[in-house]
Amino acid sequence: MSKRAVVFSLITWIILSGIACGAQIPVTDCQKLSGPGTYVLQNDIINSDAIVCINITSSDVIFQGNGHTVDGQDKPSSWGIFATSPAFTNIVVQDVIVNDWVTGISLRNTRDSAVLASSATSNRFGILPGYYNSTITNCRAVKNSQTGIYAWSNNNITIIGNIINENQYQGLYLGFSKNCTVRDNRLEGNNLGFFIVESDNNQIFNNYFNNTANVIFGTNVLDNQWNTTTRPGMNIAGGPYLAGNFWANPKGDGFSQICPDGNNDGVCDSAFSLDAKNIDQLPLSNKFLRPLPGYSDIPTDPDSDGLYEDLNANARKDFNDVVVMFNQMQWIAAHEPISAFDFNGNGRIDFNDIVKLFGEI
Ligand SMILES: [Ca+2]
Ligand SMILES: [Ca+2]
Ligand SMILES: [Ca+2]
Ligand SMILES: [Ca+2]
Repeated sequence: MSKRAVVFSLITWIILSGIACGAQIPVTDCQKLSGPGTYVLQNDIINSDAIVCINITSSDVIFQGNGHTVDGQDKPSSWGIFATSPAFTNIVVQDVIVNDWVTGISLRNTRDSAVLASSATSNRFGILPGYYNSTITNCRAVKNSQTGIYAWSNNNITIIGNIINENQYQGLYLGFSKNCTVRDNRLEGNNLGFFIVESDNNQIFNNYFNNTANVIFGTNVLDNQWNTTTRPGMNIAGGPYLAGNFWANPKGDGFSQICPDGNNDGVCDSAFSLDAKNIDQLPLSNKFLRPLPGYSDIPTDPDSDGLYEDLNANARKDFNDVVVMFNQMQWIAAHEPISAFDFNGNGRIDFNDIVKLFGEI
């Protein structure tokens, strides 16, 4: 090899290893991402008249939006970010805002792909996940004119920690899909929260539903699991256990908003049946005990009568509990289950509860 050829090979090797080590390719306008690499959006793209703005035509692509916007003109059959072929794997779209397309972000032709920390607003369809082993995590799919997150014929996908609000048809659509996990999402103010069509064996828990209609099934209703086994951990309603879902409605009389919760642990006393094959065995309640301001443990009930005399959580009744009750009366009325501190049993927190508690010390 000539000296020149050696130098050339060396330079080529340095360039290629640079790409392998994650060299970043700047993106400033709509374009094809036609080879593996990390593409980084440098600026907002506003009012683009493209049909497909960010057109991913390769596997092993990371598109990093850097918090910038990819904005279109609501043109028919348009995509903000689209991966074109079902052969593609390992695609990540992250930290991008996508507005005014028919479809905001679609990775439905891909597998082993992810949409992370991105936002889709004012599209017809917000975000479509990859068809297998893919995820949509910590995204916002809000105020789209049809569907926030649309999953059709998907297996083994996870939809976790998303805000899916105020979409005009459905917040979340799951059709012909199996073995998916839908958890830790907020679905509020959609015309319909969650539309499930011909989908089974999906695990759906720790979601916060607050829509006029929360769940509707297609004609053929199949089995799904709507809770996990109870385990410690802050749930989506702020309570101390992971279990099922929180079922609210805008009127304030959703199952989770009115269910009895005898032991104040944030899990309703009875199951919530959506359908014979779809039962949330452990729906969440909002009537759980919280630590009082300045304390880290929840009050206890030393004599097991259902009243929580031990407000300072030192496991016994003492004078300091009365002091805490006196200082925190309004906070208790606003934040705690009333029945736990209604020592005189008149249905509200009042001064006589303090007197009654003092009498027990
Ligand atoms: Ca309970
Ligand atoms: Ca007690
Ligand atoms: Ca105490
Ligand atoms: Ca009272």
